Amino acid sequence: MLRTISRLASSPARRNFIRLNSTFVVPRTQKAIVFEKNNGPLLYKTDWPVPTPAADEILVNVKYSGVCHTDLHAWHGDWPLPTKLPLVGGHEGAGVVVARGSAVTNFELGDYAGIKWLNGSCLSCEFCLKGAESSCSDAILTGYTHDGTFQEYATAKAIHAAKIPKQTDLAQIAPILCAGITVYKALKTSTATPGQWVAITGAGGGLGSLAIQYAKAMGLRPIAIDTGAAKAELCKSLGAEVFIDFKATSDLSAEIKQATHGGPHAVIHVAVSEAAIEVSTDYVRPTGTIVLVGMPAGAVARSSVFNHVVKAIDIKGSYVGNREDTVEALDFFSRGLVSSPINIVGLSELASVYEKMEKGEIVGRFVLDTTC
Ligand code: 8ID
Ligand code: ZN
Repeated sequence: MLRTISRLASSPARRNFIRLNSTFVVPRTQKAIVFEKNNGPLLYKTDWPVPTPAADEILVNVKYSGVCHTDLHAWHGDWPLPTKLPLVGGHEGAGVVVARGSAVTNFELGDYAGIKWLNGSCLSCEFCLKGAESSCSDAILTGYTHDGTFQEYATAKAIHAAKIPKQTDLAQIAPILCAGITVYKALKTSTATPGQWVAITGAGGGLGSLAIQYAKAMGLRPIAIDTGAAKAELCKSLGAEVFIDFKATSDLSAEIKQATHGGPHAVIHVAVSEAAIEVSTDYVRPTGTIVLVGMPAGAVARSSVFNHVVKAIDIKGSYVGNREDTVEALDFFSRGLVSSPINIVGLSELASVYEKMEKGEIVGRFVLDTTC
């Protein structure tokens, strides 16, 4: 229960803190990266107000937050869904519960918690009832319609927040909270079965580097598609049987078909590329499944109807994961079946991380340490 907020003492220095419970002293203000308009300056604030949790929310002292390409889309405002403004982005936050609202029963103070993209949903609509919570029309989106994890303290609906076992490396687990859950769900959506080939476009980035490992752990045969020597090395070290550099090949489709003896049974698109989607309708194996995950601004998935019908292929969208997918994806991590190839930098470095991401230079995932 959220205890009555009482001042620690009346000295001016202490007025900057609030005591939310007997164990944790929470400051009134904190460090955060904020933008006031899309594409506007990424402001490093040291006096951003710490949010107060609502009755059904927990307040998490975010230790680390991954930087997802979705955060870059949010800053650009390049999707047909407006962001809240001003906005604190970020939705791969791992930290410690330091306060909870009066209705929260599933988290104790001091527990480790993960804040995901799907911050909340109604839980009673047609979609929530069948576990398609991300399709709820009342979905609350962390770092998009609700201030996110590029701050030291963030709120999340307790019912949707992820449970993280104690002793977990919080920097390592942060990318699982979006990238991991999303690719795990996408692989399930593909219906590929053990022993089958799965192509992963954008394999050297944040989602892709986890997709390779989940695919392998699920008994699938990953073929990685991305560009550059560093990404090739990473993909192979994570378990990709084949790496194809889409910029270096003269016939991507032929090369993929040859490597997989007739085309992959499934394709997971995490590349931020419309062209990658179109060519996959050619190289996917007949009766195979293409799963759309990456969302390049304004993109359209083109597929020749003749080819689509005659090859009997399936093109599906996959959007993050539900609470069950979250538990399962985190369990793969806890059992050591997947690890996050991370690079840790301070919160204040967000702009330079976005710059690298824009140029396609990120190998694996960047994670922000919220203390600096
Ligand atoms: O629920 C969802 N559907 C969901 C969840 C999370 C993220 C969707 N996403 C979306 C993001 O919004 C973004 O559009 O997935 C996309 C990828 O996110 P990311 O993995 O965080 O991005 P990244 O780390 O920048 O990796 C992208 C990789 O794609 C490669 C780049 O080289 C980079 O390694 N790539 C590109 I751009 N074009 C390519 C191409 N044509 C390509 N790889 C192969 N072929
Ligand atoms: Zn994400």
